Amino acid sequence: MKALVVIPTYNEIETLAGALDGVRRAVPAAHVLVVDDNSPDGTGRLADARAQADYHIHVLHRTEKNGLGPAYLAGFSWGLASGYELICEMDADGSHRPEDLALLIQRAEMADAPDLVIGSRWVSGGATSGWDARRVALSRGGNLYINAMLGLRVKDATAGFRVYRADSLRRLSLGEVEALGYGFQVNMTKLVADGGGRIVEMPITFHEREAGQSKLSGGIFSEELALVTKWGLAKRGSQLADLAASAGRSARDALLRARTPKQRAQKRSR
Ligand SMILES: Nc1nc2c(ncn2[C@@H]2O[C@H](COP(=O)(O)OP(=O)(O)O)[C@@H](O)[C@H]2O)c(=O)[nH]1
Ligand SMILES: [Mg+2]
Repeated sequence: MKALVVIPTYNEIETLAGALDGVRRAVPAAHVLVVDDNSPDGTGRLADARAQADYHIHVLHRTEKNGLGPAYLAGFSWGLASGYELICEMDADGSHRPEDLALLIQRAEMADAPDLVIGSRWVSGGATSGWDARRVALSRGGNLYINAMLGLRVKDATAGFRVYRADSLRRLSLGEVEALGYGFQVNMTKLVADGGGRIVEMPITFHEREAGQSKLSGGIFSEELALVTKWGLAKRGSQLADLAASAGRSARDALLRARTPKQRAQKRSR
C-alpha cells in the first residue's frame, strides 16, 4: 500500500538526516513528509535539500511553532489529499527505530485491516532504552490514568509511533481534535476508538533521543492531564445520563403494566 511517513520537526538539525536515512533504508517504497515549524536551527533547509535530491521526500513548511497536534493535522491533510493509503507518525529524534516502522506497516497491511497500529512500549515485547525509573513511571502511570478515565483498552495511548489507514482517518472528525501537545496522541486514539475503529498494538523499542532537546514541557503535560480528566468526566456524565434515561424507561414500562385494563382504556381515550 502507498505509505506516507509524517515526521514533525522543530530544531532537529542533528537528528533529522539519520531519521530520513533510516526510513529510506527500512521502507524504500514509502514517501516521507517533514512538517517543519520554521525551526530556527535550519532543519527546514536541510529537509528541502533532501527533498531536492530524493523524490520520496517532501517538506511542508509552517510559519510558526504551535505544537505537535497542528503540525500532524497539517501533515495528515497533505497526505490524504495526495492519495496515500497509509499515514504514519514518527519522531525525528532517533527515538523510533526504522526497522520497527517496517513491522508496523506490515501489520497495517494485513488482511484484518486495522484502523490504527500503535508501536507500543507497554505491550509484551515492548521496551524503552535510556529511560530512568522516573520517566518510565511517568509514562506507565499516565497510561494507567488514561485507561481508568477513558477505558480505551490501549496500553500505550500516548505513543507517537503509529500507522493509520487513510480511509479510517478520512472518516474521523479531525476538526474535533482539541490537544495541541502530547495529548494529541491520546486525542487521536480516543477519536478512533469512539468511532468504533479497531486499534492493534505492536511491541517496539523506544530509544531516548540521541541529540537535541525534548519539547516535552510541564505545560504540555498539564494540557494532556487536564484534557484526559475532562474527557473522562464527560464520559462518566453521559453514562450517568444513559443510566437515568433507562431507569426512567423501566419505571414507565412498569407503571404501564401496572395499570388495569380500564385505566389503559381511559388513558387511550384521553
Ligand atoms: N513541527 C513541530 N514538530 C514538533 C513540535 N513539538 C515537537 N515536535 C517534534 O515532534 C517529535 C517529538 O518531540 P520530542 O521533543 O522528541 O518529544 P519527546 O520524545 O517526548 O521528548 C520530534 O520530532 C519533534 O521535533 C512542534 O510544535 N512542531
Ligand atoms: Mg523524542
